[in-house]
Amino acid sequence: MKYKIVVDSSANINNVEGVDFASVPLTIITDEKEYVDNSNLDINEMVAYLGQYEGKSGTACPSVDAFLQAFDGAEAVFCFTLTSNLSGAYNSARIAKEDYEEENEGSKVFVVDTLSTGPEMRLLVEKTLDLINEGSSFEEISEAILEYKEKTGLLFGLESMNNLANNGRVSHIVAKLAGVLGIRIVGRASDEGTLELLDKYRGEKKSILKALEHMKELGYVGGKVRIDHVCNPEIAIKIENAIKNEYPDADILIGQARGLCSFYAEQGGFLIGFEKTGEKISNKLKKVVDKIKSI
Ligand code: X90
Repeated sequence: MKYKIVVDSSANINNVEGVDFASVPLTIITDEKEYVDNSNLDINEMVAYLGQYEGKSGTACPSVDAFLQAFDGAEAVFCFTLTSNLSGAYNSARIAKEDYEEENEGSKVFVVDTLSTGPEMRLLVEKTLDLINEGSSFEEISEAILEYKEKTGLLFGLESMNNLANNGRVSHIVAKLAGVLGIRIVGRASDEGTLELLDKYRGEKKSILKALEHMKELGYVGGKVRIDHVCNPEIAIKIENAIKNEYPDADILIGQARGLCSFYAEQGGFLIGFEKTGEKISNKLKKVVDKIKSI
């Protein structure tokens, strides 16, 4: 089978070696400009422009047609979208799947609502590529992706949540916490694919150490980590060093957030995708332990 991997541009991936690949761009829109989140986008220019722009800004998810174009020519597609709880990208991809399979007899499209974004999507893509290279069947790969998805997580650290709040992705009350100079919000993608705040910290050093602590609480035990930053490679390197300090063999890669994640995570923000032990089990365990303690 001729496989293709398709993501939306929130995955922060421009290309994948060794397989047919396409990234379907979201769009960042202000009253003056429109940025298409493809490989030509100048992220530094966009972030600098948004930093001084005071008007309205927002984003638009890809159309059904855009996904159809990305699927074109493939016999079997694995398609990953950002969380359906914050974007219509998943919906577009689902409809495109129905149309594509109907128009192209024998073709198969597996659409995954990642309930996340950025570097957690990258982990899923890397896993898919491994499975394709191992020669697994479409069904086997689909099943394995869903299993692996339970064993990956996403943490974020943000200095500002203005764009998230102005576009209705978090409440203004929550966003205010991040508005104070020097305060960084650390949170995670919840099981429902929404932003869940875990803590707020003053100072970068603390937020890095706490991010690692939260990763461990969520089940990180030294597996893969993918870090995407918004024009802040220094913080990504510091996070990498903190992790390597405790887990010298950890497989860590650093990347740059593309347009969509840069718009919402804003200047200085970071996203950490990581492998973990089954979080649901550890939550369950935690409840049991709490119960025992309360007896
Ligand atoms: O459809 C659209 O216009 C796109 C809307 C995207 C909204 C949220 C994107 C968040 C990007 C911010 C921190 C990580 C949040 C993780 C939550 C699952 C990055």
